[in-house]
Amino acid sequence: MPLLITGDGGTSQGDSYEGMNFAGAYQAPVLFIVQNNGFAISTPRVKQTAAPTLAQKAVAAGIPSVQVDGMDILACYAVAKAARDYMVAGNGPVMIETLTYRFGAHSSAGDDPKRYRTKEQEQPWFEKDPLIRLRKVLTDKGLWSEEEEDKLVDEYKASFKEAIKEADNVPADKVSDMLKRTFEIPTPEMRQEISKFEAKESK
Ligand SMILES: Cc1ncc(C[n+]2csc(CCOP(=O)(O)OP(=O)(O)O)c2C)c(N)n1
Repeated sequence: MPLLITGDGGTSQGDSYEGMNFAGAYQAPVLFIVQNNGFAISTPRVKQTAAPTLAQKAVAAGIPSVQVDGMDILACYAVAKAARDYMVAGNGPVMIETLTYRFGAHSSAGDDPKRYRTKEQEQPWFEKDPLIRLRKVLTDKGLWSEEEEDKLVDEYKASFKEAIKEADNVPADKVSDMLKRTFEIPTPEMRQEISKFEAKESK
């Protein structure tokens, strides 16, 4: 079952429309998931499209779609399961738009969310943190406790430490070796690059 996950920004690309149109026309069993976290890189969702929802773009392609609270893990599970059952039964593609939020910057390279949103706008979303909500549900149902969480966190911290130690012990890769692995048959430009780096590395 093909699964296609994109962000809100991705749905502004022409390829998205073509993909949905194709899947709808051929009734391909594709699950489209649009993780609408609000800002592409830095463009607020309302400036990306005049469509009131992203889910309705699928409706235009003849694909049933649904919006779900993307900060509610159990709701996402329920909707994804229903979509899968629907597709496995041979009903064609489905789209799910998850309404969620990007807590941090788009990437560590040059994006600063302060340019396009305020602390006040962020706050209500932080209160919907899906991990905190799920913890509350599980704790209320007696399926999770602080002690279990502390134990799990300690276990993870120890395994991270171990993994970092292991990674630190792996000898540093040479740029020339990385380039040699890129293509089975290097292009002439790549061969020049490889020789350039081999010369540098042998100094
Ligand atoms: C065709 C194309 N144009 C522009 C970019 C630059 N780019 C990389 S990520 C991104 C934003 C993607 O936003 P979204 O689909 O909402 O994904 P998310 O931010 O949630 O990862 C852009 C514009 C690209 N990778 N490809």
